[in-house]
Amino acid sequence: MTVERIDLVRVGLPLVTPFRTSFGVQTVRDALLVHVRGREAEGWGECVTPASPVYSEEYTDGAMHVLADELVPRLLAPGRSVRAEDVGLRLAGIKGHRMAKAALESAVLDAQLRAADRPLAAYLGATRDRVPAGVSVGIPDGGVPELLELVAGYLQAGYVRIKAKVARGADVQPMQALRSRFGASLRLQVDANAGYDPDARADVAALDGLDELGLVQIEQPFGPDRLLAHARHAARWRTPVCLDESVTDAARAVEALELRACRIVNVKPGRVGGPLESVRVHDACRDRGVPVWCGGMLETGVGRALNVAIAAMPGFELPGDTSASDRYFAEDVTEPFVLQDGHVAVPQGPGIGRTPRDEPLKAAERHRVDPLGS
Ligand code: NPQ
Ligand code: MG
Repeated sequence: MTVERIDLVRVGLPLVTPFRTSFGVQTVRDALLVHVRGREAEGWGECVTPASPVYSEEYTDGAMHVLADELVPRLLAPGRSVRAEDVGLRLAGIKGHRMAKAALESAVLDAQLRAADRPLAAYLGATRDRVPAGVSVGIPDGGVPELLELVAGYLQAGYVRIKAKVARGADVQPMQALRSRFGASLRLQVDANAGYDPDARADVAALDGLDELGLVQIEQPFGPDRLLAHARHAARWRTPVCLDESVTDAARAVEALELRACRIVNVKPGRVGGPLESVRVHDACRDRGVPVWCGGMLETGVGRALNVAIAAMPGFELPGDTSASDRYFAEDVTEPFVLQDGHVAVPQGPGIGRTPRDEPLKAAERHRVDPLGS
């Protein structure tokens, strides 16, 4: 792929309902898209950073800066072409900034696959043409009554699994209420987004209470660097621990598994630095018989298309946070993903199989980055 121009396209999309986690509340998705125009084809990638560094160290203004001033200039020597398979190595001199790198690798891969008229799912070795859809439910301001109504609505829509966000003071009681209302057969899991302290008695007591509720998994109870603390408590719990924030690449996934810090791995292409590292995380887990599932970062159709293709690989044995577009947005930037019988269809077109429409990007800010310096 000979890249001629790269644009960073930033657009605010209102969320249909505010989304609260242990790290704060979001009402608008401040989305950042990377648009690569190559000689042979165009490609799109999404930088999944939140507006503020509340999930990990990355945030959108920082990603814009590192993309424009560090990553794009390293991607291309003037006049040379680039393959998606080389992007990781070309960007390796820059430490961290995995979500920004992932967006660039995704966009180059999309362009490359469009040029070859090949769908991303086929490139990834996907074995499914649709993926089961779970949904991530924030902590509602209206407390337990609102949580019960939200979950009832998602089950009515067909979601096959509920993931509830939990935080100190909003954990055992609301999850018990979900069990009472929907019964033992509800596929229910929780995500703490690193909100608990493994050495605080009250926090451990709450997590021990969650362990009694027959959950599918408990996701990231402790800080990203606390692998040993995860292992220590995971050994006592019957509920499998899943790691999200801790798993920054395939090597870290292997460390977490060898330490028995988790039994399930959440794969997010942004968090691990791109679609190709996601395949390596998948492969490492598959080799060890460990199930993975695809997380989400409130993606528009661009990032969602990548996630859905990733979730179609064979090791994705658990339903992901690969919800329909209308879980988050009244109007997506692409043709929306829809729920059919609790599943989302894997795009079949070339590349990611979705392209942003002009209309939703009318209000977007565009920043041109010229990789050739011309
Ligand atoms: C998770 N996602 O699994 C994340 C957390 C998360 C769907 O639960 C803006 C950008 C807001 C990214 C809120 C889901 C976000 C965000 C939550 C990611 O941990
Ligand atoms: Mg998570």
